Amino acid sequence: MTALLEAAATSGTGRRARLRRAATRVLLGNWTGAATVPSRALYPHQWSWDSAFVAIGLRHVAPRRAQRELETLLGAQWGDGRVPHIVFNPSVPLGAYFPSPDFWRSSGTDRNAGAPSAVETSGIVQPPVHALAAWLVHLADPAESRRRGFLPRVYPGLAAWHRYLATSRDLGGGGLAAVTHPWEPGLDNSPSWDAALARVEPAPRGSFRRADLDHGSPADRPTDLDYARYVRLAATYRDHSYDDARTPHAFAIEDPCFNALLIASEHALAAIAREVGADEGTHRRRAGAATGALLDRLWDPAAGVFLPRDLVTGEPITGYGVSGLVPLIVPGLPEEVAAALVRTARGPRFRLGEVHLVPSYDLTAKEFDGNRYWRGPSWFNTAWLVHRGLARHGETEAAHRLRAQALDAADRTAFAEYLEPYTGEGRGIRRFSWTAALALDLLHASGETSGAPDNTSDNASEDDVPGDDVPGGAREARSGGTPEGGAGEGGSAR
Ligand code: 2M8
Repeated sequence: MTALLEAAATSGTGRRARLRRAATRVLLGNWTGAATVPSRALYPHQWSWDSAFVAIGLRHVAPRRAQRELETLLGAQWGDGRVPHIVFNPSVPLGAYFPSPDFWRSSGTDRNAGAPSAVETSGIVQPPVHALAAWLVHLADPAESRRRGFLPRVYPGLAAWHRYLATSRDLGGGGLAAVTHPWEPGLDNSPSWDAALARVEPAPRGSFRRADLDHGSPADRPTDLDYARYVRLAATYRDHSYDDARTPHAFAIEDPCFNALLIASEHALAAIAREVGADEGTHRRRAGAATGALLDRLWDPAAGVFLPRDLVTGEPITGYGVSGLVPLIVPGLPEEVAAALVRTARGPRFRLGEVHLVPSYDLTAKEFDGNRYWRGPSWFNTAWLVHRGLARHGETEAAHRLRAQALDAADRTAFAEYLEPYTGEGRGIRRFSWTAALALDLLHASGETSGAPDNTSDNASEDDVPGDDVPGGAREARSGGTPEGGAGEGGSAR
């Protein structure tokens, strides 16, 4: 009898149900009443792209809370449209996280690009996953979403956010958004930023105190020198009132992942516009134009990967980062580009299917470090994005394997922040919110959960992309549906 119970708890549906419960418990534990913190210990405030990923998972177990997560974030939006990368929780002591509100000084001066006065925030941004998240949240329970007027409420803020990125952040003038700090693409200490960061004069030693080392091993985190440069960049931006035009940006990069997410979100915004009776066409056109710019400016056919572009030197940043694979999620990517990305993912640099998830940096590069944060470890959010891209392009087997690996790793490691790619051992903190949330979403994608709201066939697909106003077109590949045959992804009912 005991053996039977154990078997039920550790295999098949029993194991998945247990994982679903455990993931839900992580999200409940990290919920503060209005939003979810990435981790109670290391990241005790609300983070921008973390909240988008959290909402994508939460929608399966608590769609209303998922709506709230995004609404709370948008409640801290600045007058110029930017969505700050951190919204600070006033009840958390200043010393719990660095840089704290007294560093950013967002409120209390009207010179800061319309920063809200009622809440403290950072002044930089993170990748725009939010419109995509809002659309997915809506699809999880359209009736409840309509009853609460969720999309009409978030649409203006999301549109202003995209406008900010398309205008103030088009620092290269080529139709892509630039990031101005390594924290903005979310891949903080990626080797891709090394050369650009080396130009930055570090802030003086002793002028700040890191709080992250109170919770994490120094071998898993960015170095002190990295931090000194992060601080200098953020302080310079702050001292120019976060004015993009006036700040002398020592670090300005067009990042493929950031822009791919902007494009995917612009398509989602088009779907939202249609739902709320706004102009869908503008968003479709912007998405198409940005896809063209992404291909023109960042695609390297010889390397078989998208490369970030350094706007200070005007040159592409060579080297293979996971960011360069993420454009697989872009609707309407030309077939040959998608096929080349899949070849690169399977090749020696990322070894998709052979190592755990997708390494954040080239396994064969001398800069690769399997333990240190974004310099090699595999992360669950990028795995989720690559999974979505593989599914979009009909790479059924590879998507299925990646999903299985991610679920297994989330379970094994108690929702670790990241993994050593060769051993699959958990690194960083545990009970990390986006790991739990994206495990929930991947469980749902298989149709293998029970009891979750399942209204995803509400006359619209999750991607909801016509694909005829963008270069190329990957429609045929998508028409095969998802690897898991779930109702939610790919199979449009339009
Ligand atoms: C990490 O970044 C923060 C700064 O924003 C940090 O290192 O303190 C990154 O992994 C970032 O992508 C993530 O959003 C954030 C919170 O999970 O942590």
